[in-house]
Amino acid sequence: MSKKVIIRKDGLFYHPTFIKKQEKEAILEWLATLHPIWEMRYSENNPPPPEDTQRRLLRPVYWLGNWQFACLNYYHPPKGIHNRCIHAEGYPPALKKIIETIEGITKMYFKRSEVPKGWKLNTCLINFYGTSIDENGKKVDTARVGDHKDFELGPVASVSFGERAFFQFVMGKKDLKNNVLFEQWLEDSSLQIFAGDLYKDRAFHRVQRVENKLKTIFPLNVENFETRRINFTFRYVPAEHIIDYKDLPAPQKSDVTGYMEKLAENSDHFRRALLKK
Ligand SMILES: O=C(O)CCC(=O)C(=O)O
Repeated sequence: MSKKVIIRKDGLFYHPTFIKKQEKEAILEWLATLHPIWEMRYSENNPPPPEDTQRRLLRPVYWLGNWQFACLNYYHPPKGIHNRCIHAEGYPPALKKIIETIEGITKMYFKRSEVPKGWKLNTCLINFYGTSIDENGKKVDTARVGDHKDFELGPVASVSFGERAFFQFVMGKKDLKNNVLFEQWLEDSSLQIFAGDLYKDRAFHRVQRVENKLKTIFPLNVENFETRRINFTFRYVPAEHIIDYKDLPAPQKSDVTGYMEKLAENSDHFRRALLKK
């Protein structure tokens, strides 16, 4: 199933071999220059609700376009829009052309009603999946993502590299039997786009597991972590939701200063952002 192109009129597109070998090589070369960071889910000014606890995200991340720090809790409409997305680095040449092609495919295959006015893939979350290594050298596989929705407006596009991931769309958050709307393995170099009332608005999606067959680890600057899958999810965030770090209100600013400083160790963009008055 997952080796075939899938086009579903109700809001799903999948191409198993979308990224060409040379494109992949260029993207991986650029990725090796990044320094992804570990984020905590909550912060001093956004503490965990009673049903949750403070925790580290299961994987290191890097954002392009704008950085949606997990503790700032971007976009749970109609709340959570302001003071949550911070200008980040733009797309590298290796990604620009690919994004234009994905935007074109989306406009061709998806209903007009599913693509909001002004929609463009101006934001990207890069997720690194693999195995954490703790201070005693113990390895823990954290290559999964629980049920969630992406609340950004319009279609979301996802490009995968490395080991295959078992991806599901499910109806309802509880782990009921038969709640799986659609499932498939996301292949190395594949593209998945989803949108609309069913796949995006009503269904949750999750990564149940990532295979460990190839036994290859991407050579990346991620401390205490072995990456065997990389996923890019491209999304749309309206320009008016994105602000400079310097314009954050004081509590949010203090919650993310440590992350900004960590990013600034390896990025001119974040160094400049910290200096802006
Ligand atoms: O890794 C994937 O395939 C999915 C990632 C995802 O669900 C997300 O970033 O919101």
